[in-house]
Amino acid sequence: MTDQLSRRTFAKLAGAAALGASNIPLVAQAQVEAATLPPPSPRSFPTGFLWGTATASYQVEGAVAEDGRLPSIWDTFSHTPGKVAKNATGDVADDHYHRYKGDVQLMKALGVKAYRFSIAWPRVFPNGSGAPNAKGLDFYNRLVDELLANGIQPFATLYHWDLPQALQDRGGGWESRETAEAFGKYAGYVAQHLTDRVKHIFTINEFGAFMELGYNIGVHAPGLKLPPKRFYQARHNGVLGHGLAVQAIRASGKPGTKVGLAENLVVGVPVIENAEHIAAAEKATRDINAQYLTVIMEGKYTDAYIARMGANAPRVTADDLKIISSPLDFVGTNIYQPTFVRADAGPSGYAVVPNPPSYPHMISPWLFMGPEVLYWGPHHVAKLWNVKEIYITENGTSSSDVPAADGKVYDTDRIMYLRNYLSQLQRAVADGVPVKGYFLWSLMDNFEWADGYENRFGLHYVDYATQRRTPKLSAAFYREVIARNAVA
Ligand code: GBH
Repeated sequence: MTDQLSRRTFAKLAGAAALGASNIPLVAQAQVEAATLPPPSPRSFPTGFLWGTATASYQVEGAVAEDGRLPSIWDTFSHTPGKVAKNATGDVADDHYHRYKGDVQLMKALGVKAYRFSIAWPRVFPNGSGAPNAKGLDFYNRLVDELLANGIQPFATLYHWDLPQALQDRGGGWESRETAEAFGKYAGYVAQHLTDRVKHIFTINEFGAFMELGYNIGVHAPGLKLPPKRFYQARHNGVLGHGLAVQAIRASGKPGTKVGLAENLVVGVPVIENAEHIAAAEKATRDINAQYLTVIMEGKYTDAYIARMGANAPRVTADDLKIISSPLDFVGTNIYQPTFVRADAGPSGYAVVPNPPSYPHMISPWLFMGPEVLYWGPHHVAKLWNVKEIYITENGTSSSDVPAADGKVYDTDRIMYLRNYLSQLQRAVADGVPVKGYFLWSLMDNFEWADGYENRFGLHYVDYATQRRTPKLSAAFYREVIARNAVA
């Protein structure tokens, strides 16, 4: 509205100027000159900014035993009593496998230009390696065709945590180099068959989550608490798998295919925006992400990380490091919560400042509210590693999302969160940080890992008994953002 009004005002002024009216105040005349183009709102994003939403295979698809799919570590884990809230599983989830056409219409109604989904490895290679299952890949052929027919660009993630159980059984999953090699082959196969239509591929979603939670803390699949030496080896195999996948996609993908990853790096946010704390936050970001994003971008483990691993460090060859740091076309960042950092006199130059007990969070206890993380995240990535193409591959929030008497969900907390975070993202692009797109997590409520269905992150409310999807108030908000290409 404001934009239209001001445009009308400018048009009037411009018309008066063309007629040579002499009674226009000087200030207004300057405005007339600036108004040959519609004035961009100070809250707007660059033309062509890619607005999208995101989901992941095990969280939405269901159909876990269809068309040749075999179990993943998440099927095994969720079927182990006591691992997931209310012992929920992804057996049905959002039944997206059968309802994808309707779900694409939900996206179309939002006006999104892009959709980030993940491919279930155990659909494509049910045993992790060996013979591919063409019927499994066909689901993604259908999905991609449906997206393109509706003017939505597909962005595919190859690994969003559903490792084929067979690989876990054979060599301990990511503990084994065999898994990294199998991942490379799977990536090459997918690239060969989808990159005629899918132009952006993410290798791995969030090392920082599935490695730590799955192999170290044990609260995610495969539920292990490995001793340090084996855990560091698993981390190394993970980044190696990423590198092998990048190489395989380059070798088998059609020209023009772009490759990156989607990492939830720890983002150091300066406690105060001045030179010393900003420098400390940048250092912290490079240091704390040493085992994942830093080695991928720099081709070596930092001295500090090597020192931290000590005698438990894995054997690392120069060849491994070369593979791990295969050049990327873009970096995707999943960004939710801040890690506050201050300058410190100690050898590292920084200190992480824990959130005080009174620090506000969204309904998920880990989801501390800190909009400026969406400014500093991409800022650090661009500056530390000279990255020219960045995507926010996930951002969003959970909410209690209790339907009101009229059946609608008035999720004003989610809108509050998004409005504040997007304002900081807008600040980043206005400063010239090369963020090209934003994928809101998530299109619809879904299986939230160990939290089961208790935690809702969707723009659409899902009634799991009927599979009915209802847009929440935040869906209307996001539609408005996309239509204006500006913070609403
Ligand atoms: C993303 O992870 C995931 O990519 C996505 O699948 C998920 O649905 C979405 O976020 C929302 O959670 O409860 O203390 O064990 C974001 C990073 C890391 C956030 C693990 C939750 C669990 C902390 N996640 N963390 S705890």
